[in-house]
Amino acid sequence: APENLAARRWFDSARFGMFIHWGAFSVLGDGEWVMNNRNIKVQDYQRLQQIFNPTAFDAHAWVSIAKAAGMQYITLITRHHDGFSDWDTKASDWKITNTPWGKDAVKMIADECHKQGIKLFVYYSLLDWTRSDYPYETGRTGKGTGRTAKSDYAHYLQFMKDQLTELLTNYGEIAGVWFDGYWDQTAPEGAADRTPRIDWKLDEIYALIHKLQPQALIGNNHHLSPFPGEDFQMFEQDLPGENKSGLDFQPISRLPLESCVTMNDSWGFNITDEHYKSPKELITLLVRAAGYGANLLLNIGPLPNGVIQPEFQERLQGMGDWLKTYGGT
Ligand code: FUL
Repeated sequence: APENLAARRWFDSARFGMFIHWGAFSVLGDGEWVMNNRNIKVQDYQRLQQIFNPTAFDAHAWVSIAKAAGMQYITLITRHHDGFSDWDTKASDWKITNTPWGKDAVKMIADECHKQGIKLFVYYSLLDWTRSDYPYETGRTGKGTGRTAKSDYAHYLQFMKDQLTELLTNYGEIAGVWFDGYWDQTAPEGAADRTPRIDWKLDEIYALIHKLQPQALIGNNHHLSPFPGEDFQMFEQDLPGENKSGLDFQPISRLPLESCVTMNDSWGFNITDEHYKSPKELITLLVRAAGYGANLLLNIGPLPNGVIQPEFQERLQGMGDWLKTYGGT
């Protein structure tokens, strides 16, 4: 959209952002795919709402850690594939304000980002493993969560629009929306025909975003090319053109680029994953991404109590120190 050209230019040289995977799934310490991977039924999984109690959560600390690392923006999971909303949505009861903790984490992070001059992107999953109106029958994942009622995409689309309207109305300026899960309705990577099995009606969703926040950038982790009309191109666990992730090869577009990468091998908190990249590897990654003209969106998966584990903090601090010495400006 022409309204977000200035934002695209900013994004094109933003270089470094923080990805945050955090929500009810963090409780189980087995990554954000745990519900799918262990075939947990919706009613069993939703007990997490009574258990998720991040009393040590500190938005000021989170945003300060990103800032001290030299990051310009945060991309926060607001609702991952398990459908749990990290804000006080009116559209669902499956949300952080119904936990014993009861606070709106998106609001707290958004306020703090605005205060500290860090831009905020909201990650939003198109795919949902808990709702029955989501077209799970044609989806590739979430088969074992016990849904039987017939899906209803028109209803689900309205739900997503209601949620996006909240996120783009009540949380100040949103720098962008980072969609994920589109691939659930396509044949797996490598298949000849990867046409989605449903019409996602992205044009309607994108029009809503342009209307509510014209400057907001749109990204979509669809693993497809050509692009249905987004503002930047993302590479998952990959640098542009390297094609090492095992996902389909993506030709590099003319859009601003972003590589999202984990610091160990997990996005959401994983209690047994100690496979951390060294500070040196991470700095090399940042420099190499910049060489490709891509931003590095480096992930943390905070603990269920709200603490960012020391292994992540130390590495981010090290990167910030390095950037202060060698990063210019
Ligand atoms: C993927 C998701 O399935 C992962 O859980 C993670 O969020 C990654 C960044 O994108 O599509």
